[in-house]
Amino acid sequence: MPFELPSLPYDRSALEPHMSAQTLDFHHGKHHQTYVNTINKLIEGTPMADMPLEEVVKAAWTDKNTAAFNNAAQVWNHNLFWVVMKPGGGGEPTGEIKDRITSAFGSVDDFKEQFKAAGVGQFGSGWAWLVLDNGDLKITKTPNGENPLISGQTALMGCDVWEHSYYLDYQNRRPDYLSAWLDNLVNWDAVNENLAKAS
Ligand code: MN3
Repeated sequence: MPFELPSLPYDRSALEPHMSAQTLDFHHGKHHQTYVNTINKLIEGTPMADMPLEEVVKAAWTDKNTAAFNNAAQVWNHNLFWVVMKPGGGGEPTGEIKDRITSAFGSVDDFKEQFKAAGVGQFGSGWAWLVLDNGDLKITKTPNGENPLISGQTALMGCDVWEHSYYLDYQNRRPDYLSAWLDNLVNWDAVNENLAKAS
């Protein structure tokens, strides 16, 4: 079965003013759709066409199949990105993840500062992540489409810091985008679900 673009779990304008409908039109409707279309074309008729997406990402990375890796990984990354946001999200974490964040990073504010620094410090395109690495909570950043799957880590949340994610709303102000993302968009319920699935 070819991979499909998942529907957004909210209306295109629901994340405004922090992420505009226009950004989602392009980011979900064009960029993510193009990654989906491209990976489907690239793997058609190959053994990868029968693999789950995570396995395609890992196999393409191992095989140094750059085109397949970039597109499969970006499909996977965006599938995660949309669900770790919600209207009226962000702010104080809830549940288990709050305790884990506090014990790993000292405080929620320290966590936010370090996550933001990871996103701002990713030179060029890439992602900032909250991951489980051998059971430990860590903040990481990766270039381009690279993601925690290829490092054997479990992604709990990922923030897209490619310019297409924020340029229409924030122009070059990536720090403002990351602050708005942490303060108003993170879906802590989804992050808690990812944590529960991982343990
Ligand atoms: Mn993107």
